[in-house]
Formats: sequence, structure tokens, C-alpha cells
Amino acid sequence: MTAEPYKIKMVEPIRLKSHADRLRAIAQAGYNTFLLRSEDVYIDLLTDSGTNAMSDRQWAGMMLGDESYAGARNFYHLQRAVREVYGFRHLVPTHQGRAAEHITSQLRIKPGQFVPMNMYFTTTREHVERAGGRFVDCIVDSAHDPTSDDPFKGNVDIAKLQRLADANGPESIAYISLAPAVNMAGGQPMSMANVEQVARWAEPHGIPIIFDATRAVENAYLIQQREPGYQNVTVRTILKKMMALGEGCTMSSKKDNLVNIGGFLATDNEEFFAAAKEMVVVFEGLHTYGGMAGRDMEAVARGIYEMVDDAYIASRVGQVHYLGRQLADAGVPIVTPVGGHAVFVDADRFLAHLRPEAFRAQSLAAALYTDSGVRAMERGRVSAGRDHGSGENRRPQLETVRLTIPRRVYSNLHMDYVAQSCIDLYQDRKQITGLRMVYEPASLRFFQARFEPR
Ligand code: PLI
Repeated sequence: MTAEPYKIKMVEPIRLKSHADRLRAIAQAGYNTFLLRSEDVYIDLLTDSGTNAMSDRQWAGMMLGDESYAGARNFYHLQRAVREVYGFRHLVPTHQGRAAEHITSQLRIKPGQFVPMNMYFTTTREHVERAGGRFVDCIVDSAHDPTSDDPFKGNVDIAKLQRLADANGPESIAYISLAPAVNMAGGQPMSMANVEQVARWAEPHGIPIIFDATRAVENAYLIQQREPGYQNVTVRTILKKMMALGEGCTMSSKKDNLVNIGGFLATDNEEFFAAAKEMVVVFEGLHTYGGMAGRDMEAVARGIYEMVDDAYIASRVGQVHYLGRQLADAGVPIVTPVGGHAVFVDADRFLAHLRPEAFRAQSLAAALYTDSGVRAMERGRVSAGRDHGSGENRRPQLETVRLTIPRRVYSNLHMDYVAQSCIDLYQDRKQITGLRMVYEPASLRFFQARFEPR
């Protein structure tokens, strides 16, 4: 057994508010955990995005920010880190991941084209659709089954890709978007064998692969743990081998890269790079900072080297599994196997006494906060939103609450508290009565929607 490969030298106090205060806070927030104030939260598992604790080396790097408008030295440090660790030659910094998605979608999708993915992510699909593209879910069926024990639920089903190409012609496919450690499926990994298979399928059709590399390191670690032949290969080597199968990536640095803000687009495609550089100056900033301060680029550059340290990533994913094991052992229904960044509670089984129209996952997230001050996130039908064409509510098969673990932030005692809170709530689940949506934004509704108790 080993403990965390770091020690703590700065702390931020947190406080558990009273039950009455929590009841008031969640009502004021319209029963949407996104609308809570963080000071009303005890343990914040809303997201692992931008919530990381940076290292002393990263903070030291922040003091070395070169805030020149053009050609800051930190840009070149970041470019070197991306080249060495991800393997892509060209870098376009952006303020965060969705900005890289915006640029990629606008430049690479002709209206009417398809973008097959291994399960949607909210912002990714939004940008594909805003560019006139059509998202197609090509993930293996097991990903939609919370109880399947498939170790690689993030894999692409090649038959689904083939059917899309047969029906519409391969030229109708703009690119294949591959998200390692698929967020909405539960942080589920793709196997290296599967990525290789997708690349072999795509190449003769001339269809590029563009990764959403947001959590590719967590995926690389799960390959090392689960895929035969990789036990003795470093996470850094696995990551680079996987990225070499694509033409580029979009990245939300707020996850794997261990920072609080940032992102980038990286590619080996010269034409794409030239066009992206033209576009980034319109929407983000000059192509050597793209919406980031010099100090932030330095923190990302340093985070990139830290994230591929095998001891770090084993500890990070190990903590997620530590929480998952406690819930599973107590019979709380969760999505299995546990993935890389979060434990996903299966709200359909947890709140089987409620009708699906009562927003089981939204209700569970609100109840968990009220009960224990733990903030989680709905990842189910509210997040899935409506079909842009028909206006109908989408009906994802997974109705989950995500307990998302920030990197290097909480101890396992915090995880014990979260586990006990979920277990207690599970015993008392019949007291949860469901919600009704009373305000619904037109896009990405989960961020700002409001609800009332039924
Ligand atoms: O939040 P951004 O704009 O830096 O990144 C968008 C984004 C892209 N891809 C994936 C797989 C994500 O998970 C992602 C953001 N995720 C958030 C905010 C989350 O809470 O999961």
C-alpha cells in the first residue's frame, strides 16, 4: 500500500452549513446544484473541471508569467510540453476546451455532415450542431448499460461507423471525434486496440480522427491497468501512442492538465493549423496566448509533465475507485466498472419509486446536497436536453448523478463522508419526491434550469 505522492502545504477552510440553511440554499437555487453558492457547499463534487490543486512547481511557474502580448516565453514552454507529451506539432491555445471545440467544429464541418463520436459531451455536441453538423453516437451498447462489467465501455462500435458510411457515403463524415475516458458514460476508457481499429477503418476512407483529449491520461492509466500487454508500459508512453493515431486534439486543460483554467487545440495538420490560427485571433486572442495569460500557460505546461507521473495518476484514479468500492459494497447502485474521474450513481435504480418525468437524477443531486452538503451534478435527461430539430426531450439511457473528484483536493476521509452520506440517503430514499422543471434555457439547459418540488 502507498499513500498520496504529495503532501499539503496550503489549506482552504470548508464548513458544513446547518440543515435549515441547506434547505433554504437549494430552494433559492431552484433545486439545481449549479446555482448553489460554493460557500453553501461542504464537499464539492460538482466537477473535476478547473477544481484541481496545483503543485508548488506550478505556483512557482505562475510567477514567471511573461505577459507580453505576442510571443510570450510561456507559449513556447507549453508548445514544447504538448509536443513532447501529446506528440502534436502545432499548438493553438484557447481559454478552455469549448473554445477549441468551437474552432474545430466551424473549420472542419460542412453543414449536413456527420460527426460520429463515442457518446456525446454537452459542449462538444452543441458546437457540432451550431456548425450544421449532426452528431452520431457510435459507442458500444454496453456503455448505455449501467450494470455491464465491460472494462472498455468507451469503445467505438465499428459496425455503427460502417452503417453510417454505408448509408450516407464516407464523405458525409467530417471527422471522427474520440473522447478517451468517456465522460457521460461514467469516465469509461477506450482500449488501445479499439482506437487502432477505428484508425484502420478510417484511414482508407480518408476520415481523420480528432481526439477530445480532456481525460486521455486517465484513459491511459486504465489501459495500463486493464488491457493485456500494457502493465509494464508507462502512462506517458500509452498516451503518446494513442494520440499518434489521430490528426489532432481539442483539450480542456482544466481536467488532466491539473490547472484551474485553460485549453488548446493541437494538430499535425498544417492547413487546419493555419485556419485555426486565423480564427483564434477573432474569438480568443493572439495565436500565442489564445485567451490565456502567460502565467496560466506556464501552469498548464508544468501540469502536463506532472499528469503523466505514474504514481500521481495511480493515486488520482485510485481515490475515485476508493469511493466507488464503498458505495458498491453497501449496495448503492452505481455505474460499473468505475471509470477515471467520478463515481456515477444510477438514479434510475436509486429512485425507482419515482417516474422518469420527475427527473430522478436532478432530484437525487438536490437531496444529497440537502442531506449532507455534498454537491454533485445531474448527468441524465436534463443534461441531454432537447433535439434541435424536433424539440423533443432526448431520452438517454443513463440517468445518473456524478460524484466528480477534483484532483489532489480531498482526502479519503472526505470520501468516507461522501460514501456514508450516499448510503444514508439510500436507506431513506423513499422520502425523495421528485421535481418539476419551471425554467428551461434553450441550450445547455442543465447549467441554469430551475425546478420545484412535486
Ligand atoms: O469546460 P471546458 O470548456 O474547458 O471543456 C469542455 C469539455 C470538453 N470535453 C469534455 C469531455 C468535457 O468533459 C468538457 C467539460 N467538462 C466539464 C465542465 C465537466 O464538468 O465534465
